Amino acid sequence: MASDWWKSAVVYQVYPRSFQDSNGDGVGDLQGIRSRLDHLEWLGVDVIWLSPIYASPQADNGYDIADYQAIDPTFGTLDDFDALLADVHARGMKLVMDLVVNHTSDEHPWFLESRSSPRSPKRDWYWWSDPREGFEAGQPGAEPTNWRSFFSGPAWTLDEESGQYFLHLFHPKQPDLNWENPEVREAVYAMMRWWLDRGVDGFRMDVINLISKVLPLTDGEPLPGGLGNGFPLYANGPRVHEFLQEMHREVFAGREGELITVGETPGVTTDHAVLFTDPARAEVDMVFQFEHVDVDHGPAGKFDPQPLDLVRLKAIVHRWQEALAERGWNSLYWDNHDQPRVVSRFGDDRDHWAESAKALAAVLHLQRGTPYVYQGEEIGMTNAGFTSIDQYRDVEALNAYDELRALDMPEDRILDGLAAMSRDNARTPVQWDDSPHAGFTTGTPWLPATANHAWLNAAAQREDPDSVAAFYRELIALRHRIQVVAHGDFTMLLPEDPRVFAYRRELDGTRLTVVANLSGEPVEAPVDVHGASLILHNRGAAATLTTAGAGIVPLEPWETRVYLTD
Ligand code: ISL
Repeated sequence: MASDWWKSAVVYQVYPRSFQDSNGDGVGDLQGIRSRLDHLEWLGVDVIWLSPIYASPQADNGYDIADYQAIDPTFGTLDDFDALLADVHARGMKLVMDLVVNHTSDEHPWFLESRSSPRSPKRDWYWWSDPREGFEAGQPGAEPTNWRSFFSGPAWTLDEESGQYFLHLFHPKQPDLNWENPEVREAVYAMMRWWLDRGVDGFRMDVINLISKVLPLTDGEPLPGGLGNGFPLYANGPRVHEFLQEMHREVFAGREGELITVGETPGVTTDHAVLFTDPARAEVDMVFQFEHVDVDHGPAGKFDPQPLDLVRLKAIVHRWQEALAERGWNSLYWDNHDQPRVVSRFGDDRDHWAESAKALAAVLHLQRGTPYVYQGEEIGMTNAGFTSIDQYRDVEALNAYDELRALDMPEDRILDGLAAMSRDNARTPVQWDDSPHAGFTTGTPWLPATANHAWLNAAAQREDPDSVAAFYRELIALRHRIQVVAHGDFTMLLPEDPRVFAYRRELDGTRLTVVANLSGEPVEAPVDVHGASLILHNRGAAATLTTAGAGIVPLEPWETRVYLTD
């Protein structure tokens, strides 16, 4: 196996809570995942990434970990895990764990010990600080810095016992670990080795570029509402590369070729990404960047979405493709458990559901980089369509609602923003079939299945050669079959065209041309595909597979064509 095998691999993300329930408690579990491996094998994916399954109070659906070496009883046991891992391997796939080590749960024994006393040997495993000078503990504004947490409100919470504050960039139940402390780093590396020794094939590293903070901790630029933006003071911080190189030496050395590692890195620039992913630097294989999924955020942030500006989106893709052309590697994704469903967001889930889902898939999967498919994306699952605040479960959405209300945003606008952007959109149960609760559970699902599962489901699509799922399967097979998909150069075509997304890939005389109409209007795309054969098309097998000639590719709404020249 080549050491960069993951360049021609496709990763499938499982969010266990919403994938498949096996015991009727309404929450997905490990036995449920085992029972659905057929689907993943049918799809042809190479790697499965599991969102967190560790023991957790579930304040952030498992991204708050209380024991890194135990499985949460909701999901099963370590024996269930070993059985799942063995099944995945037996089917020729790999399994990647989520590594959440910027923070733990406040119920992790490390934090309990740290909190127990200012003199605890683990006190400086986390970030503890006295109130701001001149302030009493608990007084408004007494937080050591003005940072806003990702989930609204201050990033510091007071511990009444000691009168000190602890830092949490996310939920108060997710205190940040202090990576400056070598004991913390050693404990994390030991835990990672334990999982690798158990047989797992790598890690997706949660917010790994937030682990090094600029010292001393200071205030960020003021934000509306009184808090400040600490982001530049903890993202891509001064020691982040040093820490990742140390992790690589301590954990991955000698096992590199078999593993896949991906850093989740909000706010990462192309320059940083090259540093994170240049193989010569031995940090991670690839990172998740956010520019293309932040493209529709508005002046009031993510819950103030703006219509897609396709030219801007293409410019972002183009820049990332170029920046990592020589050194480093891209991850490619539209969806994950934090993002709304792409067919509802950038596609048209009303009038051109299947075509737009396929068009977006093709445009993503044929770029240079490793594609990630988020559960349900491969069947074109849509946003949840919630209309009232009590339908939401995600702490980010619930807190944002309160925050935006306090800033006087009208309620209907807030609810529109949540309906478009909330993370719960990605977390409704996978739609396996048309039975009650979409075949996800025999009990009451923790989040209801979307009503369109009556017609939008995996069972129906696996029977249908023209389905969205069949199209994803073809794209995945194409990456495995034709070298140019994984390894070819990338050239953007028609960068200024507001409707067409077109590009070319080239390798040793083989040329792949992707031409997609990402609009509801017919267009004529000035792309020369002279002498090329049409190898993939999103308008059904019945459509004519012509060989185009005259330097114009005519495209119906959302029509997408992929041509190959040998
Ligand atoms: O979804 C987001 C808010 O809009 C992102 O900012 C997200 O919080 C960020 O990408 C980090 O995400 C990861 O870490 C979080 C966890 O809630 C997310 O689910 C995880 O993907 C804290 O562990």
